[in-house]
Amino acid sequence: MGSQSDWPTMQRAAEMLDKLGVAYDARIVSAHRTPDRLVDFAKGAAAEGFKVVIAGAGGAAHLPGMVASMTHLPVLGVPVQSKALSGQDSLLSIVQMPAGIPVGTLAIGEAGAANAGLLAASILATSDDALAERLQAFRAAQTASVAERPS
Ligand code: RP5
Repeated sequence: MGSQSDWPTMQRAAEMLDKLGVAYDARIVSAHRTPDRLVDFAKGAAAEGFKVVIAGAGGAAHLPGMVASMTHLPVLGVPVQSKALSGQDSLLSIVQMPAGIPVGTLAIGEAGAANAGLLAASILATSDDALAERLQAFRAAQTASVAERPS
């Protein structure tokens, strides 16, 4: 994520990965304030053993696109809800990648972060049968938890 201030949002992704038993590392990497850290992380991510990157940032949210430009790993972008423009700035900064460097962009805020965790797990589950089973169990439990009528 781009800042400590993104963590309350990005924790939703971490919680989902915890729930599904997916190992991860949560780091602060700012495209603006720590550009050298960004380059080191993005260029080294595949060699470090990462399989998917979830990049959350807000405002002029360059982080996901910049990471994607320096790795072949799939990058999922989470637009963090900004104070000034409610995350519409973040969304448009992340989603409108020119052809050639994709960022899979999720919804603004906590729903997007939770879904980024789920989507990362889905990607990893294509080569991990046990994870695929845990994902299916998660879906089944979610379906079972929805009441037919409001209480
Ligand atoms: C972005 O600027 C971060 O991703 C964060 O969403 C936003 C504001 O950062 P702080 O000023 O709260 O550190 O780079």
